[in-house]
Order: sequence, then C-alpha cells, then structure tokens
Amino acid sequence: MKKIILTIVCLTALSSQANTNFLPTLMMKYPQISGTEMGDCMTCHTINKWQRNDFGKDLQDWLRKNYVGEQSDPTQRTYSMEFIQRGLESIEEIDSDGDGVLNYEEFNNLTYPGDNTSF
Ligand SMILES: [Ca+2]
Repeated sequence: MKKIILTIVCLTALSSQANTNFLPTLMMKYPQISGTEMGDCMTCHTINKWQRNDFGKDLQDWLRKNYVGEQSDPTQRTYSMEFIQRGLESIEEIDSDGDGVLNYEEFNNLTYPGDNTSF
C-alpha cells in the first residue's frame, strides 16, 4: 500500500511540474532576475502554482497560437527554449497585469509582470 501511495505522489509531482524549459529560458532572457525572488514559478503562476497569472496566461496564449508541432494535445506540448524566448519577446511590449508598466519594464524593475500590486 505504501508503495502505491508513493508512486501516486511521485507521478503527481512529475505531472504538476511546468515545462522544464520555462525557468531556464526566463533566466536567459532576463538575466537580471537571477538570484532574485522573480527567478521562480511565481513569475508566471499565482500563489496556487496550478494557476497562471495574467503574464503566464499571455505567454501561454502566444505559445498555443503559434505552436506548430506533431502533437495535437496542447497539454502534452514541450516547448523549446528558442520558442519560449520568442513568446517572451512577443509579449514584452504589453502590460499583462494592467498596472501601467510594460512587461519588459517590470523585468528591468524587478517587479512581477503578472501581479498588479507589484510595480
Ligand atoms: Ca504590468
């Protein structure tokens, strides 16, 4: 029984992980966030890490609209770092969280682009 529970916990943890290319790509694109609080999942997700914040939703929307690949199931997509970087670049000039600060400015200011209380 313990073995079954442990297996379920491990599978749940693996399936709940974001695409492993997101954080490295974010750090490569915005090296100024490395070593700050922004270098984690909260840049794209809410306190409940299952949900995307407004920035994460904008990035996801762009990736889904522009993805061309063999897999038809959007939940199974694995995006390359180059593709994610193109997505990040495409949403730099918008204000995802509506706080009056563009996304790229938020990264330069070390404020969260998906949290309108952070600007
Ligand atoms: Ca903003």
